[in-house]
Amino acid sequence: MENPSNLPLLAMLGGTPRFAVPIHVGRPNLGNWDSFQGRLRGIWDRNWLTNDGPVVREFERTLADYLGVAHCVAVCNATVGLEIAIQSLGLTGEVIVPSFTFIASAHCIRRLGLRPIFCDCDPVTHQIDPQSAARVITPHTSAILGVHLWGQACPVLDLDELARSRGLSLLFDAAHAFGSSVNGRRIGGFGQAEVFSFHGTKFMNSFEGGAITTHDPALAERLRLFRNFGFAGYDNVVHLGTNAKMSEVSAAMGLTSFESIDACMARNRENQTHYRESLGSIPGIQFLAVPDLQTINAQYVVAEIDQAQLGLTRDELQAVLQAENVLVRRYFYPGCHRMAAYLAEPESIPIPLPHTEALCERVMVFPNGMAVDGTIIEQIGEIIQQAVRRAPEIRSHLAASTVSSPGKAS
Ligand code: T4K
Repeated sequence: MENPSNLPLLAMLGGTPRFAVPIHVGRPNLGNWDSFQGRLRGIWDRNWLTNDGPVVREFERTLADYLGVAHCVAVCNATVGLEIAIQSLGLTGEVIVPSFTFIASAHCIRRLGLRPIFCDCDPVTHQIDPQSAARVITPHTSAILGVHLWGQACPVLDLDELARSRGLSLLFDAAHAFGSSVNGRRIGGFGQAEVFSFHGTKFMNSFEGGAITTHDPALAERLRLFRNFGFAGYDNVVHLGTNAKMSEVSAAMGLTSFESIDACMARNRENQTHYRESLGSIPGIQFLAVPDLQTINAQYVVAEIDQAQLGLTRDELQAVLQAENVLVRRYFYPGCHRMAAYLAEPESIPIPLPHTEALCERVMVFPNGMAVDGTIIEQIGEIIQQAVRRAPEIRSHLAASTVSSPGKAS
């Protein structure tokens, strides 16, 4: 096949993939092995593996100090953390949540027998739109679950005002946002509670894990009971509860990961700058801006793809990059409200969600983290430049392969 430039032929058009191993969006930031190993030795020697052990307690103290919150309750993952936060707040009926988020933000409500009510997002910031949230409040609404998407703060003050004026609880899914701050205040202290994820792919990780933060001592106490089957001491179950405990080994990883967050944040920011330099001038690729007064962990490199300007759709570009082993993702396609689990529940979708649906067709998330560097990003830029030049061939190739194997990439 003809290749007019000096660049390698695109893998989709018969060339060799640019990268021999996959370049992932969320390769874990591992931190220092010796540090982790030292903690593992201590766990081994103490023979204390879980149930509110000393490493979990140290992890909780470390996070509470860093975030400037009174209480931090470590949990096994953010999804279960959100569930016990909802239960501990005594929420009922309907909880408003944006549809443009990871499905766990909705599932944590539905699994408790409550109804998630989806609202729309802001088309520029991608964050929950308080005006849309206000539109879906009913007499059954008990709370708003804001989501700090992409590690940026959602409109905390507007949501706080809305929740107060309508007598609603307010909590935040802060899964993406560890280390981010707004107006000099770290995310973690807003609303009645905030829930972080320390899943392996997150900015900071504990393999699997999460933490709930709050200033409210009574809520913290209930969260601890919910986390441990409702036990208030041996043989004394005073409360409903589940098993949401974090293990010692997860906390050891969390502390190790915490030690490297400054280095991770610096690398993420360098990479963000590199992406803007290498790809930002390509017409049709628009990177998400960092709002004024916010400092973010920069873990997610988020762009919107404009088909009219680029000459390729977001999904066509994804297919090109995947063939080169660049595993970009189209989070959070197709939007929670269009997932089969919720399509069958129209009560959850009281209003149209045009901004969410538009973003679901445009957003592309690029690889970032300690495993990514400037050389990789420049090559991603070259691949895209070449793809733009060869858009008609790519189109025909994809059209031919869709006929032989229909289906969409994930
Ligand atoms: N709320 C929000 C807004 C969230 O985004 C999430 C989770 C939650 C709540 C719930 O938090 P947790 O209950 O998980 O604590 C991933 C994560 O599984 C999920 O935690 C995360 N959000 C979501 C945004 O992304 P997938 O389906 O993209 O994961 P996966 O397995 O494809 O991994 C992503 C990339 O990282 C891959 O390209 C491969 C690479 N990878 C992954 C793992 C697990 C590695 O290189 N090593 C690894 O160990 O969902």
